Amino acid sequence: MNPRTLPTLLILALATLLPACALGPRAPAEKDAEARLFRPVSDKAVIYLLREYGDIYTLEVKVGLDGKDVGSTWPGTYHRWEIEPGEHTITASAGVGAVPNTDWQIVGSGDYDGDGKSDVLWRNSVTGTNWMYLMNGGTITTSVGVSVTPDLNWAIVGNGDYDGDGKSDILWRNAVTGTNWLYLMNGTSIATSASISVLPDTSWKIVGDGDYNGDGKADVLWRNTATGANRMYLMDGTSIISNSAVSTVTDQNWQIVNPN
Ligand SMILES: [Ca+2]
Ligand SMILES: [Ca+2]
Ligand SMILES: [Ca+2]
Repeated sequence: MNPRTLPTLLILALATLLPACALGPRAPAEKDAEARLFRPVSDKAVIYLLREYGDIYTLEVKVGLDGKDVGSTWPGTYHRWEIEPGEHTITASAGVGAVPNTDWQIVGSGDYDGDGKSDVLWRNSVTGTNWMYLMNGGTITTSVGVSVTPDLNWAIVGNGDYDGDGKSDILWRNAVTGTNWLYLMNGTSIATSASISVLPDTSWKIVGDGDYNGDGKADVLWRNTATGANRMYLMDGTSIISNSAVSTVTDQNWQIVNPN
């Protein structure tokens, strides 16, 4: 039997705590209020499964009851089931492709915890929240907020390992002020957060973050989209140990396409 058709199964979702964006089906407010009275039901076991806000709040989580798919949860939703008394098993699983809100964009794919497996960095293009999935192949092992940067002029422009600890870091550039900022990362934690330079001419774009001098630390390659000048920062963590012109390629039809 398809569990969705079970007559005793009620799937309700909280309507009174809706976030700004719609995330999946929700029950009317009166159903919500009724469910939260927690009235006993004769000859039935009642399960109330609440998912709070916070944690992996962008993610749809599929719920199983006794091995059968009984729907999904989103932040601020609940399920209520009336089932036969006895022993039951509830499972939950989340998939990578289950982010329902297109405000979230993938802005990085470094290996932030240094386990040899690439991870996923998200930035919300409306709220400025930055979020990280630590990955094991296609499975999310950790899903947690990194920081909130509400000024949307900040963009993530690099994911190199600038201090050479084997963990990818996060390089920012502000499109208005030209400030460049580095998070040295330890997994989902920001170990160091510091300005590295200010380059007010926003014609300068970061076009590469390979390790150009082979010291195990990523460097920063710049190209000026107005003049065609190119420069390189050799980096040691948040310190620029060398800042030099590379060449000038005035013709803007030339673009760096394989920067690492
Ligand atoms: Ca990793
Ligand atoms: Ca690093
Ligand atoms: Ca280097």
